[in-house]
Amino acid sequence: MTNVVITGTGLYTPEHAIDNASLVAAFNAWVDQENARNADAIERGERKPLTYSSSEFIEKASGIKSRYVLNADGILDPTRMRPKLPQRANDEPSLQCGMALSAAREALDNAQVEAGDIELVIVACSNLERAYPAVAVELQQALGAGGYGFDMNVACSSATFAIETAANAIAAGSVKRALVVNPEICSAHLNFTDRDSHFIFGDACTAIVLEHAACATASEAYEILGTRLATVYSNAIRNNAGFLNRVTDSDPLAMDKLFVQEGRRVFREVCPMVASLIAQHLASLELQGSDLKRLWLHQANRHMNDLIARKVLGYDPSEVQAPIILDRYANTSSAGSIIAFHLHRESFEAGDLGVICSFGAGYSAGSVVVRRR
Ligand code: CO8
Repeated sequence: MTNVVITGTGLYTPEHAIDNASLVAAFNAWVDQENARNADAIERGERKPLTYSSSEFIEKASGIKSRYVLNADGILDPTRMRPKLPQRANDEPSLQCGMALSAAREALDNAQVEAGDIELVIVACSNLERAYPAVAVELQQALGAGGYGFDMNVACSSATFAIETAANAIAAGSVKRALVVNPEICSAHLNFTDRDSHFIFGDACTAIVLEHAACATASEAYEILGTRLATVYSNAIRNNAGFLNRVTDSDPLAMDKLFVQEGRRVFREVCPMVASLIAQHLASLELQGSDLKRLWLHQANRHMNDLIARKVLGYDPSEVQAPIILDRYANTSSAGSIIAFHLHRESFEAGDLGVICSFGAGYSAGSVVVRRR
């Protein structure tokens, strides 16, 4: 028991959606264009022709049907194959701050908390749009929050790691109220010309308000019974983009400066890690899988979630017991499990128990056990 409660969540969903059929049509048009450009080398056997992607494969392998993105036109343009986002001037709100403001305001409204009462702002996500000043400090000012803010990155596990960080600050008495925000612009770091991964990600932003239980007034509150985090180093999900690219004379536009993964290996290695993390966490709280009413899992792959949920709960869960949002949102990195928690708290009553769990690059995994107050 931490004496910390989650009292509000918020979600920003971009207005553009791309379904599998449109994404695959753009990819296949790009393949035709590349194969025509390299026709001579292909003819001489020096180069293999690129092969088409397929909507059937994407849905069957991942469960993803569609994704939301900040910009669809650039991604669907076979001569571009990446989003086109306007550069913002230094005196304009940054893109991530804009997404964060929208999600944060909804979370604050739900929590019935004034922005001025927030004393800690954590922006936690996979990709930050600049090195400094921290997006969290910009958001703090834009909201009119007090205290302090900082950015952190634990890839897909950023939200649960930030929840633990915020809960610890509240439990230690450093602050009474904290705001965690996850502005994920995954489309900017996705290689839309890579057949193996072009369909995986979408954009979204989530926000969570955490308070000391004694301060919380919202009608709907979730006590954090405990948090548990784990990391194991792996290169199976990697992105080499970084500030040293300029000075190492490597190509800053090379494909390794985007998301790269060995999907099958990730699947094989991460599922047991996550299932055992949740089981150990529950055992430490003298709980077991059968005590849980809901699992709000990270949303990367439908089959991964089915496997993990079965291991944790001991039976095949329904969509109510382990909600899936990746069919519409795809993998939104750290926002995924929080979107599931935000959209699927229906029929959750006082005393009901659930787990918010994220996992991803690092490897990293985080478990947050909550009980409706
Ligand atoms: N269309 C048609 N066929 C395809 C396609 C395609 N698009 N892609 C691959 N195939 C073919 C392959 O060529 C292969 O053919 P063959 O059998 O003849 O060799 C066959 O389909 C099977 O390929 P795979 O083995 O690659 O397919 P899988 O069944 O493993 O499915 C997945 C691929 C869906 C990627 C799956 O492996 C998966 O989801 N794995 C887990 C991934 C995961 O959870 N990753 C977490 C990463 S997220 C994270 O940590 C956050 C990072 C930060 C975010 C940054 C934002 C960009």
